[in-house]
Amino acid sequence: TRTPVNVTITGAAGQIGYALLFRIASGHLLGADVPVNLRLLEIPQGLKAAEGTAMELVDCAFPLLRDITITDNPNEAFDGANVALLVGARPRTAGMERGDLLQANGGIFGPQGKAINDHAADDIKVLVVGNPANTNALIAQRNAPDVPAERFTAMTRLDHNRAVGQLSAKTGALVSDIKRVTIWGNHSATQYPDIFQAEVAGKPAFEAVGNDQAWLENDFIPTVAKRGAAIIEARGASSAASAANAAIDHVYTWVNGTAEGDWTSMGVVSDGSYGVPAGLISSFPVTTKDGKFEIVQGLEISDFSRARIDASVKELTEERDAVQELGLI
Ligand code: NAX
Repeated sequence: TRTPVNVTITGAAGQIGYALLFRIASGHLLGADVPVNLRLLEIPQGLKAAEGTAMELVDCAFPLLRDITITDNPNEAFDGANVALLVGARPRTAGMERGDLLQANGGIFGPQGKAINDHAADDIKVLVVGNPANTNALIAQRNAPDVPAERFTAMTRLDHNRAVGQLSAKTGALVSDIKRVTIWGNHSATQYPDIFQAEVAGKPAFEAVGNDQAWLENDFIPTVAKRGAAIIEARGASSAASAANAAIDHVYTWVNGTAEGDWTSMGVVSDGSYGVPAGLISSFPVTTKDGKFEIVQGLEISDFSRARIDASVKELTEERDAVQELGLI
């Protein structure tokens, strides 16, 4: 039998945590034959709720779930971690300036990065979900100098899946027949969901949507980019199940690989590809194999796409400069 994989989840008592833990414990994160230990990190106020969730996990009698640890100590939570899902973050509250938001999150992701650096397993893979996800991932990564930078990623898979869902709704194609969609840039309203490389049921995606530039600009792009706000408006709460699903997809794909002829979107440390300044954590099209990813090279970028990628990367650069000025990286 295989050695259990240690999976650390921060913000485990939150609403994404609640949607995430049961799917991890039932084998959806790593595979149906991989036993897991869960390490739940919460702040002191969240510990009791995390314990309640742990009781429910026990009550599911999942065959793959071995051990559950609940703690408010990052050093303990990341001890021996093979996979870390950083979900807990400081949300923006009314009247909060961007600097305050970045400062508060620096106080979370800096120490967590250091704890990962000092205590995680050598093969640690980190996914940052908590917003601002790309810049929180950058803060964690820069506080973990001994961990290879490519082990820190930020989640844009929800945006990717949203784009696939919208393309399927528009064309009537099965989601399984939609390939090579890309999210570029920041997980924010400036993100660029790109269909110009994509294929729908064997046809170029732009052709499949009737070469409809107005739909692309006025409907598709804003619908994907502002979907989070639309969910809050409709549901009275932010997206949780779809976010948890995307986190599962992100890690599963990273570990188990992308299909031949397809790719996915991940926020990863830029190597300078496509003019994105090296070191920024920006979303790219990536293929994965044997637990490693590669940024897809050689794509032709139109002027239309270039302007949108540049706008989102500019925002990432500003966030990086702000956290640098605050001394967080
Ligand atoms: P909740 O507020 O329901 O849960 C957050 C949990 O994190 C709380 O239980 C809180 O006690 C805990 N927490 C706070 N600081 C912590 C710390 N220092 N260590 C450990 N735990 C800590 O939020 P939820 O709806 O679960 O969302 C979590 C994060 O995901 C938010 O930052 C949200 O903005 C972000 N999202 C990111 C998405 C993405 O695509 N990248 C999409 C979904 C989501 O909006």
